[in-house]
Amino acid sequence: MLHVSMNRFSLLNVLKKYIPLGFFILAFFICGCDGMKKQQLNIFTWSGYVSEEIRSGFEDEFGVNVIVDTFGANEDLLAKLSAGATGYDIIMPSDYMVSIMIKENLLAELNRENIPNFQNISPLFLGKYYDPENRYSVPYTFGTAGIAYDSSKVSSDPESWSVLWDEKYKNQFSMLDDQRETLGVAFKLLGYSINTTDPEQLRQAKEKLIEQRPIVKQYKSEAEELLIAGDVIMAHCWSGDAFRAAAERPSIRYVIPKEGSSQFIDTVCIPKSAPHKDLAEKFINYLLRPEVNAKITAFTKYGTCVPAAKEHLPEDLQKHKFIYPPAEVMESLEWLKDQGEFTQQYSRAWDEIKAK
Ligand code: N2P
Repeated sequence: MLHVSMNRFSLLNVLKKYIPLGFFILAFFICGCDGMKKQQLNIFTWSGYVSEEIRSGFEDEFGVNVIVDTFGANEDLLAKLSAGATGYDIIMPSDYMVSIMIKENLLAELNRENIPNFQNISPLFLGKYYDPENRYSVPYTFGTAGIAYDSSKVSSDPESWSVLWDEKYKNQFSMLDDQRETLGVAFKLLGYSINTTDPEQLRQAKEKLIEQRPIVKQYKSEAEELLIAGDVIMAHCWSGDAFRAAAERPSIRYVIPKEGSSQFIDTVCIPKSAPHKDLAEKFINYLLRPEVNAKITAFTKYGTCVPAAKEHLPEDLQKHKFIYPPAEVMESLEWLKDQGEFTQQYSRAWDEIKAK
């Protein structure tokens, strides 16, 4: 009995002595690990926009983790941020979406002192209508929308958007899954502006796309995947994606139909809710280094806004017609613009088309 109580006594003493020490070790371990945990940069961008090389290059140099998540349309990006997504440090809206996001108070102002490489950007891509002083955005790439087609399968080179209404190509082509771009095709075919706010013109464009719907194989923004796989022989798509597909399948060509089309600048912005704004500015500065920017063009096959990047590019990428259309084609292009309240009508029309 005595023996037992002695043991209890010493056990208690041992516990008294070591429990605080245990807590101390645990606390040290937790804090230590947390201190060592790498910062994480979360990027939300278009698919095919941030290469593994760019991602890991930044990770290695800055000792951080970079996570890349993708979207297929500006409206998806907006929906996510408006719904309260708060984890993103870097986003890449196109021009007109930058105006919308500024208006919605979703973007953080950039601190230029942290982005000295801003000076590498060509003035041609600065001071645009969507962010006149570039307080919120830096340009990432530029491009156009058009038709990519496999010249070994499509009998004659398409000249007009009307080829995408030709029954002969039923189930053999895709359209962008993008309300402004795809309505834009119907507007252009009907001879209207892609920025029209005339309800009657919108009604006609909607009818046109509803009429087309049964012969469309798929609405997909990542058209390059369909083209490379041979799932489609034509695609309404963006220039860089067409160019990337052509690199895999050399019979693929790209045309901007005679009725005209859209052009865009995609940008890099920091959401107001970004958890790591400083790191995001370091990333933007990194992207604007000429040699890094050249890698963006080499990978995405979209144009560079950093003239010094061209020295690091193979000659064909410096002036390729997929990136630099001839002057007369350039004249037929329009920028998509924020049309304020009318946007809801575009969305409603688009939902009706997709619901058919
Ligand atoms: C890249 C998509 C380009 C985005 N796959 C067009 N704004």
